[in-house]
Amino acid sequence: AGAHAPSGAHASAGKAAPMPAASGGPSRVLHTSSSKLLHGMGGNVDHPYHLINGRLPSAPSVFKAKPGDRVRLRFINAGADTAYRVALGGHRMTVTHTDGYPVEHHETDALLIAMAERYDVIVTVKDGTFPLVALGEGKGTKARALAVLRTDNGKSLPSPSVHPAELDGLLVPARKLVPAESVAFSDRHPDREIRIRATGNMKRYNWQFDHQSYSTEHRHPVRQGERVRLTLINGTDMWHPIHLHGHTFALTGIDDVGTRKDTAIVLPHRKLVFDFDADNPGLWMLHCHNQYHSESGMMTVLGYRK
Ligand SMILES: [Cu+2]
Repeated sequence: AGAHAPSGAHASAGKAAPMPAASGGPSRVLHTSSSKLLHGMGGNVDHPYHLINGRLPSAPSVFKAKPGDRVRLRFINAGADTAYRVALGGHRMTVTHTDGYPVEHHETDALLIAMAERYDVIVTVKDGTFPLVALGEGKGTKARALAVLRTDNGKSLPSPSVHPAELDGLLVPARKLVPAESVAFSDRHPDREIRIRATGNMKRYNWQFDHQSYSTEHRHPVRQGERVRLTLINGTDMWHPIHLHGHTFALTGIDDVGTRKDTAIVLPHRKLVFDFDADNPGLWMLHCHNQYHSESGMMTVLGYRK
Protein backbone atom coordinates (compact mmCIF):
# COMPACT_ATOMS: atom_id res chain seq x y z
CA ALA A 1 0.00 0.00 0.00
CA GLY A 2 1.41 3.36 -0.98
CA ALA A 3 1.56 6.36 1.27
CA HIS A 4 -0.71 9.23 0.50
CA ALA A 5 -1.02 12.68 1.96
CA PRO A 6 -3.99 12.90 4.31
CA SER A 7 -7.01 14.37 2.64
CA GLY A 8 -9.23 16.80 4.45
CA ALA A 9 -12.95 16.88 4.10
CA HIS A 10 -15.43 18.84 6.03
CA ALA A 11 -19.03 19.61 5.57
CA SER A 12 -20.57 22.94 6.36
CA ALA A 13 -23.90 24.50 5.82
CA GLY A 14 -25.00 27.97 4.82
CA LYS A 15 -26.38 30.35 7.39
CA ALA A 16 -29.99 31.32 7.76
CA ALA A 17 -32.17 32.53 10.58
CA PRO A 18 -34.42 29.88 12.10
CA MET A 19 -37.35 32.27 12.17
CA PRO A 20 -38.76 34.32 9.29
CA ALA A 21 -36.58 37.39 8.89
CA ALA A 22 -38.16 40.65 10.02
CA SER A 23 -36.97 42.12 6.74
CA GLY A 24 -39.36 39.82 4.90
CA GLY A 25 -36.65 37.60 3.42
CA PRO A 26 -37.38 33.97 2.66
CA SER A 27 -38.22 31.77 5.62
CA ARG A 28 -35.70 29.00 6.06
CA VAL A 29 -37.65 27.22 8.77
CA LEU A 30 -37.68 23.51 8.10
CA HIS A 31 -41.27 22.40 8.55
CA THR A 32 -41.00 18.73 7.72
CA SER A 33 -38.00 16.92 9.05
CA SER A 34 -37.83 13.37 10.25
CA SER A 35 -34.97 11.00 10.91
CA LYS A 36 -35.12 7.43 12.16
CA LEU A 37 -31.54 7.67 13.37
CA LEU A 38 -32.24 10.85 15.34
CA HIS A 39 -35.66 9.71 16.60
CA GLY A 40 -37.49 12.73 15.20
CA MET A 41 -36.64 16.07 13.67
CA GLY A 42 -33.25 16.24 12.03
CA GLY A 43 -32.93 20.01 12.23
CA ASN A 44 -34.77 23.31 12.22
CA VAL A 45 -33.32 25.07 9.20
CA ASP A 46 -33.76 24.44 5.49
CA HIS A 47 -30.33 25.46 4.25
CA PRO A 48 -30.20 26.26 0.54
CA TYR A 49 -26.84 24.54 0.09
CA HIS A 50 -24.69 21.88 1.73
CA LEU A 51 -20.98 22.02 1.02
CA ILE A 52 -17.83 19.93 1.37
CA ASN A 53 -14.69 22.04 1.58
CA GLY A 54 -16.76 25.00 0.46
CA ARG A 55 -17.94 23.44 -2.78
CA LEU A 56 -21.35 22.58 -4.20
CA PRO A 57 -22.23 19.07 -5.43
CA SER A 58 -22.33 20.45 -8.98
CA ALA A 59 -18.64 21.45 -8.76
CA PRO A 60 -17.17 19.17 -6.09
CA SER A 61 -13.67 18.86 -4.67
CA VAL A 62 -11.87 15.98 -6.37
CA PHE A 63 -9.24 14.00 -4.43
CA LYS A 64 -6.79 12.00 -6.51
CA ALA A 65 -5.31 8.68 -5.40
CA LYS A 66 -3.79 5.49 -6.80
CA PRO A 67 -5.57 2.15 -6.54
CA GLY A 68 -4.44 0.46 -3.32
CA ASP A 69 -3.50 3.71 -1.59
CA ARG A 70 -4.47 3.88 2.04
CA VAL A 71 -6.06 7.28 2.48
CA ARG A 72 -7.04 8.94 5.73
CA LEU A 73 -10.24 10.94 5.48
CA ARG A 74 -10.80 13.41 8.28
CA PHE A 75 -14.42 14.45 8.69
CA ILE A 76 -15.42 17.57 10.60
CA ASN A 77 -19.04 18.62 10.78
CA ALA A 78 -18.73 22.40 10.69
CA GLY A 79 -22.45 22.90 10.06
CA ALA A 80 -24.80 24.79 12.34
CA ASP A 81 -27.98 22.72 12.29
CA THR A 82 -27.34 19.55 10.29
CA ALA A 83 -26.15 16.09 11.26
CA TYR A 84 -24.60 14.43 8.23
CA ARG A 85 -24.73 10.78 7.29
CA VAL A 86 -21.47 10.20 5.44
CA ALA A 87 -20.34 7.38 3.17
CA LEU A 88 -17.81 6.75 0.41
CA GLY A 89 -19.32 4.87 -2.53
CA GLY A 90 -17.78 1.45 -3.18
CA HIS A 91 -15.78 1.40 0.05
CA ARG A 92 -15.96 0.41 3.65
CA MET A 93 -14.32 2.85 6.02
CA THR A 94 -12.14 1.89 8.97
CA VAL A 95 -12.77 4.28 11.86
CA THR A 96 -9.52 5.07 13.70
CA HIS A 97 -10.37 8.15 15.80
CA THR A 98 -13.30 10.18 16.98
CA ASP A 99 -12.97 13.74 18.26
CA GLY A 100 -9.21 13.28 17.92
CA TYR A 101 -9.01 10.27 20.25
CA PRO A 102 -7.99 6.83 18.98
CA VAL A 103 -10.40 3.90 18.95
CA GLU A 104 -9.97 0.21 18.24
CA HIS A 105 -10.27 0.07 14.47
CA HIS A 106 -13.86 -0.53 13.43
CA GLU A 107 -15.26 -1.05 9.95
CA THR A 108 -18.40 0.71 8.86
CA ASP A 109 -20.26 1.66 5.69
CA ALA A 110 -21.51 4.99 7.01
CA LEU A 111 -21.15 7.41 9.90
CA LEU A 112 -23.62 9.81 11.46
CA ILE A 113 -21.69 12.97 12.30
CA ALA A 114 -23.27 15.63 14.50
CA MET A 115 -22.28 19.27 14.50
CA ALA A 116 -18.73 19.59 15.95
CA GLU A 117 -18.07 15.85 15.90
CA ARG A 118 -14.95 14.61 14.13
CA TYR A 119 -14.09 11.21 12.74
CA ASP A 120 -10.91 9.90 11.14
CA VAL A 121 -11.25 6.93 8.84
CA ILE A 122 -8.87 5.01 6.60
CA VAL A 123 -9.91 3.59 3.25
CA THR A 124 -7.98 1.40 0.83
CA VAL A 125 -8.80 2.99 -2.48
CA LYS A 126 -10.30 0.90 -5.26
CA ASP A 127 -9.88 1.71 -8.94
CA GLY A 128 -12.40 4.18 -10.33
CA THR A 129 -14.37 7.30 -9.47
CA PHE A 130 -16.16 7.32 -6.13
CA PRO A 131 -18.63 9.76 -4.57
CA LEU A 132 -18.12 10.87 -0.98
CA VAL A 133 -21.62 11.90 0.08
CA ALA A 134 -22.76 13.78 3.19
CA LEU A 135 -26.53 13.53 3.49
CA GLY A 136 -28.30 16.06 5.69
CA GLU A 137 -29.88 13.61 8.13
CA GLY A 138 -33.65 13.96 8.18
CA LYS A 139 -33.60 16.90 5.78
CA GLY A 140 -34.74 15.18 2.61
CA THR A 141 -32.89 13.83 -0.39
CA LYS A 142 -31.91 17.27 -1.69
CA ALA A 143 -29.91 18.12 1.42
CA ARG A 144 -26.61 16.64 0.37
CA ALA A 145 -22.98 17.53 -0.09
CA LEU A 146 -20.54 15.78 -2.40
CA ALA A 147 -16.82 15.31 -2.92
CA VAL A 148 -15.12 12.85 -5.26
CA LEU A 149 -12.26 10.38 -4.82
CA ARG A 150 -10.81 9.08 -8.08
CA THR A 151 -7.87 7.09 -9.40
CA ASP A 152 -8.19 7.93 -13.10
CA ASN A 153 -7.71 11.11 -15.08
CA GLY A 154 -11.29 11.19 -16.31
CA LYS A 155 -13.35 14.34 -16.31
CA SER A 156 -16.82 12.88 -15.74
CA LEU A 157 -18.22 13.40 -12.25
CA PRO A 158 -20.90 11.56 -10.27
CA SER A 159 -24.37 13.06 -10.45
CA PRO A 160 -24.97 15.66 -7.70
CA SER A 161 -27.84 13.45 -6.51
CA VAL A 162 -25.81 10.22 -6.38
CA HIS A 163 -26.80 8.03 -3.43
CA PRO A 164 -24.23 5.32 -2.71
CA ALA A 165 -25.68 2.15 -1.17
CA GLU A 166 -23.24 2.50 1.74
CA LEU A 167 -25.35 5.40 3.08
CA ASP A 168 -28.01 2.83 3.99
CA GLY A 169 -25.57 0.14 5.08
CA LEU A 170 -23.91 -0.63 8.38
CA LEU A 171 -23.58 2.48 10.54
CA VAL A 172 -21.53 2.31 13.72
CA PRO A 173 -22.64 4.82 16.35
CA ALA A 174 -19.97 6.62 18.38
CA ARG A 175 -20.90 4.86 21.61
CA LYS A 176 -19.98 1.46 20.11
CA LEU A 177 -16.41 2.54 19.41
CA VAL A 178 -14.02 1.06 21.95
CA PRO A 179 -11.37 3.54 23.08
CA ALA A 180 -7.75 2.59 22.40
CA GLU A 181 -6.05 1.29 25.52
CA SER A 182 -3.81 4.38 25.66
CA VAL A 183 -6.82 6.67 26.22
CA ALA A 184 -9.30 4.39 28.04
CA PHE A 185 -10.37 5.66 31.46
CA SER A 186 -9.45 3.69 34.56
CA ASP A 187 -12.36 2.58 36.71
CA ARG A 188 -12.85 5.26 39.30
CA HIS A 189 -15.87 6.24 41.29
CA PRO A 190 -16.96 9.79 40.46
CA ASP A 191 -16.21 12.40 43.13
CA ARG A 192 -18.97 14.65 41.91
CA GLU A 193 -22.17 14.22 39.95
CA ILE A 194 -23.85 16.94 37.93
CA ARG A 195 -27.33 16.54 36.48
CA ILE A 196 -28.57 18.87 33.78
CA ARG A 197 -31.87 18.74 31.95
CA ALA A 198 -32.26 19.94 28.37
CA THR A 199 -35.53 21.84 28.05
CA GLY A 200 -37.49 23.75 25.42
CA ASN A 201 -39.52 23.19 22.32
CA MET A 202 -39.77 24.10 18.68
CA LYS A 203 -42.90 26.22 19.05
CA ARG A 204 -41.43 28.65 21.57
CA TYR A 205 -37.84 28.12 20.41
CA ASN A 206 -36.76 28.35 24.05
CA TRP A 207 -33.95 25.78 24.05
CA GLN A 208 -32.26 25.92 27.47
CA PHE A 209 -30.72 23.88 30.26
CA ASP A 210 -32.96 23.49 33.31
CA HIS A 211 -35.39 26.13 32.00
CA GLN A 212 -32.77 28.83 32.61
CA SER A 213 -31.51 31.23 30.02
CA TYR A 214 -27.76 31.43 29.69
CA SER A 215 -25.98 33.48 32.33
CA THR A 216 -22.25 33.88 32.93
CA GLU A 217 -23.08 34.06 36.64
CA HIS A 218 -24.59 30.60 36.82
CA ARG A 219 -21.78 28.05 36.97
CA HIS A 220 -21.67 24.37 37.76
CA PRO A 221 -18.80 24.03 40.23
CA VAL A 222 -16.05 21.42 39.87
CA ARG A 223 -12.68 21.11 41.60
CA GLN A 224 -9.34 20.22 40.10
CA GLY A 225 -8.51 16.55 40.55
CA GLU A 226 -12.09 15.34 40.65
CA ARG A 227 -13.57 12.66 38.44
CA VAL A 228 -16.89 14.22 37.48
CA ARG A 229 -19.94 12.39 36.19
CA LEU A 230 -22.33 14.48 34.14
CA THR A 231 -25.82 13.21 33.36
CA LEU A 232 -27.65 15.17 30.72
CA ILE A 233 -31.33 14.33 30.54
CA ASN A 234 -32.97 15.30 27.30
CA GLY A 235 -36.49 16.40 28.22
CA THR A 236 -37.20 17.69 24.72
CA ASP A 237 -38.66 16.20 21.56
CA MET A 238 -35.46 16.82 19.63
CA TRP A 239 -31.92 15.46 19.61
CA HIS A 240 -28.97 17.64 20.66
CA PRO A 241 -25.21 17.42 20.05
CA ILE A 242 -23.79 18.15 23.51
CA HIS A 243 -20.32 19.66 23.52
CA LEU A 244 -17.93 20.30 26.43
CA HIS A 245 -14.95 22.61 26.10
CA GLY A 246 -11.53 21.94 27.63
CA HIS A 247 -12.02 18.22 28.32
CA THR A 248 -12.51 14.93 26.56
CA PHE A 249 -15.04 12.81 28.42
CA ALA A 250 -15.72 9.07 28.39
CA LEU A 251 -19.23 7.82 27.59
CA THR A 252 -20.32 5.86 30.66
CA GLY A 253 -24.07 5.30 30.26
CA ILE A 254 -25.70 1.88 30.17
CA ASP A 255 -24.17 -0.21 27.36
CA ASP A 256 -21.54 2.45 26.72
CA VAL A 257 -17.95 1.28 26.29
CA GLY A 258 -16.08 4.41 27.39
CA THR A 259 -15.62 6.10 24.01
CA ARG A 260 -13.61 9.30 24.47
CA LYS A 261 -15.47 12.27 23.00
CA ASP A 262 -16.02 15.98 23.46
CA THR A 263 -19.28 16.06 21.51
CA ALA A 264 -22.02 13.45 21.79
CA ILE A 265 -25.54 13.01 20.51
CA VAL A 266 -28.39 12.80 23.02
CA LEU A 267 -31.62 11.52 21.49
CA PRO A 268 -35.07 12.89 22.46
CA HIS A 269 -36.17 11.79 25.95
CA ARG A 270 -32.96 9.82 26.49
CA LYS A 271 -30.00 10.60 28.66
CA LEU A 272 -26.34 11.07 28.01
CA VAL A 273 -23.95 10.05 30.79
CA PHE A 274 -20.26 10.79 30.71
CA ASP A 275 -17.28 11.04 33.07
CA PHE A 276 -14.38 13.43 32.79
CA ASP A 277 -11.31 14.26 34.83
CA ALA A 278 -11.28 17.86 36.02
CA ASP A 279 -7.68 18.55 35.02
CA ASN A 280 -7.89 21.84 33.17
CA PRO A 281 -8.77 24.73 35.50
CA GLY A 282 -10.82 27.57 34.11
CA LEU A 283 -14.32 28.38 32.94
CA TRP A 284 -15.60 26.00 30.29
CA MET A 285 -18.69 26.07 28.14
CA LEU A 286 -21.06 23.16 28.03
CA HIS A 287 -23.55 23.68 25.23
CA CYS A 288 -25.69 22.25 22.52
CA HIS A 289 -23.75 22.52 19.27
CA ASN A 290 -26.86 23.27 17.28
CA GLN A 291 -25.94 26.92 16.71
CA TYR A 292 -29.56 28.03 16.88
CA HIS A 293 -30.16 26.15 20.12
CA SER A 294 -27.07 27.58 21.81
CA GLU A 295 -28.00 31.10 20.66
CA SER A 296 -31.45 30.48 22.10
CA GLY A 297 -29.88 29.67 25.48
CA MET A 298 -28.88 26.01 25.60
CA MET A 299 -25.50 26.82 27.13
CA THR A 300 -23.99 26.77 30.59
CA VAL A 301 -20.59 27.03 32.27
CA LEU A 302 -18.47 24.66 34.31
CA GLY A 303 -16.40 26.70 36.74
CA TYR A 304 -13.39 25.40 38.66
CA ARG A 305 -13.45 26.33 42.34
CA LYS A 306 -10.36 26.84 44.44
CU1 LIG B 1 -29.88 21.42 20.70
